[in-house]
Amino acid sequence: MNLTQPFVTEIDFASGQLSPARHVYQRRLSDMPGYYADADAVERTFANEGDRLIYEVQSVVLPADEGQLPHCTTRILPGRIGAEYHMTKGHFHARREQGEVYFGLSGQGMLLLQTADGKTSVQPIKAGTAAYVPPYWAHRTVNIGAEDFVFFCVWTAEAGHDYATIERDGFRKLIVLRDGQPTIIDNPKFI
Ligand code: S6P
Ligand code: ZN
Repeated sequence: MNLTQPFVTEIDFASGQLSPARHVYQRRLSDMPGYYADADAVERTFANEGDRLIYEVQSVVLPADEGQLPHCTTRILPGRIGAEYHMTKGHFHARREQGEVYFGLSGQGMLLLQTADGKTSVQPIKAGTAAYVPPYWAHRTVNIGAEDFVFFCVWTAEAGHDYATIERDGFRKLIVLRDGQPTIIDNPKFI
């Protein structure tokens, strides 16, 4: 048995900043090839402003042993690529039977979920919302507001991550600005 010592981390709800500082990674537009539906809008964004920062993750890294509970904040910057709101890559857990809990810290977002057999769900998250990602549901978060959308997650070390399935197939639903409102539409790739 590897005994991990108890510890605390302070979280700034507005920025997702962890103290003491933990592991940080960023996802820029170039890290997400093919993820946004409007390829022309992706090209325009690169041409006009270069490699835009989409989101940043600050995580407490723990041993990969079963029973450990890694946790992190994610901050998705406000903005859109074409009509589609900024979002995370999204993934299944490599061990599909492992779930996760999200907790909203600031801003306004949507949690987009889907199962391998095509069921979909969209759940709103704002400051104070606890959202449950059940086993077997792929999950992606989307910033639908004008401010940073920041949330906290806790998952199991043994869950692992499968990005390849979503990278190849995408989600069946997109969240876009339409008629001045965030709107859930069918992904044309699936029609
Ligand atoms: C991990 C959990 C989150 C995401 C993070 C970034 O299981 O779901 O910590 O990793 O929000 O999203 P993604 O899809 O790029 O990992
Ligand atoms: Zn996850």
